[in-house]
Amino acid sequence: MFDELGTKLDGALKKLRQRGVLTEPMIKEGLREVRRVLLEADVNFKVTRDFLGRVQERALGASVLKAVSPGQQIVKIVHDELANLFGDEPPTIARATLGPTVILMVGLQGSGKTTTAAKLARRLGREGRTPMLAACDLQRPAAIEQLQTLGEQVGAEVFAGEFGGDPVAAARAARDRAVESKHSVLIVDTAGRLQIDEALMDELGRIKDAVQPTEILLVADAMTGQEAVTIAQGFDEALGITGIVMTKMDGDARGGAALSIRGITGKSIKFVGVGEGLDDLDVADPHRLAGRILQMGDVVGLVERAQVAIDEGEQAKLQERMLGKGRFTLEDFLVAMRQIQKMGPLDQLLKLIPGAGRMKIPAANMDPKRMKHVEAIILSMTLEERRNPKILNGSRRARIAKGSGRPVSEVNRLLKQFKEMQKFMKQMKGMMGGMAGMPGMPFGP
Ligand SMILES: Nc1nc2c(ncn2[C@@H]2O[C@H](COP(=O)(O)OP(=O)(O)OP(=O)(O)O)[C@@H](O)[C@H]2O)c(=O)[nH]1
Ligand SMILES: [Mg+2]
Repeated sequence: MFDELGTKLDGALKKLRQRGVLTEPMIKEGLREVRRVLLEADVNFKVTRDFLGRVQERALGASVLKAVSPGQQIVKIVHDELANLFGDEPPTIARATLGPTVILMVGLQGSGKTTTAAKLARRLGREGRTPMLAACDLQRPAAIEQLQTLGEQVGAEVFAGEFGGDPVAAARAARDRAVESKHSVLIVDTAGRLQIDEALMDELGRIKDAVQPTEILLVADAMTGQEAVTIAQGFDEALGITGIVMTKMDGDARGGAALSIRGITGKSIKFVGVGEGLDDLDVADPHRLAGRILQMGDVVGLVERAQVAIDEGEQAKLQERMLGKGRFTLEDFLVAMRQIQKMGPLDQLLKLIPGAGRMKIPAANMDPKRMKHVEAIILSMTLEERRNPKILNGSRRARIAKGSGRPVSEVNRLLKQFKEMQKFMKQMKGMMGGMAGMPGMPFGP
């Protein structure tokens, strides 16, 4: 799913990611590359244009996050906006307030309606709901049998209309039966046609009236590209669909349909079919889908954590001390420890910074209880001691131990750690020369 698109987008963003400083022309050029990739993947022109407009606006207006590089920040923005193309939040299947929740499956021939109906029954069954399947494609005997076989496999009761009978009457009977047998969900499978025509829409319209569906899911084949978007528009105009299931995303579909369909129809993808197996149905979670396209979850995670954790003011002060004047005191150590604790394990975090893997990382056990002890020890020092730990001789250490209620050995260990951190900061300073976090780094104009 999205493999080719992902690789190409990664290539387009690589240049931006590798630069320490980004100017407006560089950003614009990088985004032109992204545009080319999206259009090549068959993403709708208008969707692409709006998408890039939003990315550019956010990229140029973004405030500099000191903990990450500007290129990493752009990756995050692109990721967010990709997720936005799919929707704001993970989709859900609505529940009827009265009687069974009825899900009507519609779509063209061979798009995957019958298979998806069964996959959905299995999923909802596992969620503790009691789905019943209704075979209302009565044009081909094989269609009824297909659903019966699938129903058996997923352990759902199947209500089948009669071959050659009236699908509208069958749908109504299925609903009555579901009410009677207290099934909480009724999934109605319908016939497909080679193309959208009046007869098909008319029949579906009457089935809709008969069963009063809670959801009308359009099942669309991703392999048909932009055609899927046009089909969705057609079904929506005629029936008012509530969501889309994009099937065959495991194939070599270029992804354009999936990325465009919400922008054009206003309806979200609720599920994606990723194989012929009955478990091959994923909830279309916008962030997960964006993550599959842009396989840079580590960068995205890093920026997210930096955004959450960094207190801008404190960070600026700390950075100036660490990297500016090159003086790193025990007070800074305390601030750093607190921030690191907020951001998660230090070693994990450092893995995300390019080049940091080679460095010796000070052993920092960030268990909250230990953090309290660190604080107690540092706060038991005088201001002078905190700023100039060199004067901490044996008797001073003993006094601090007593004051903080911690053993001397722990005071010693903390001072050793502080020294390591100081050394580490010096290395960092070398590494970060001209890179992220240096004051005066332009991000926009
Ligand atoms: N690889 C892959 N195959 C799928 C997926 N969904 C459905 N299929 C296959 O597509 C073919 C058609 O699926 P059906 O469920 O019969 O399609 P339909 O829309 O009910 O077709 P009609 O009833 O003829 O209109 C079957 O061979 C399915 O196994 C998917 O997500 N991935
Ligand atoms: Mg079918």
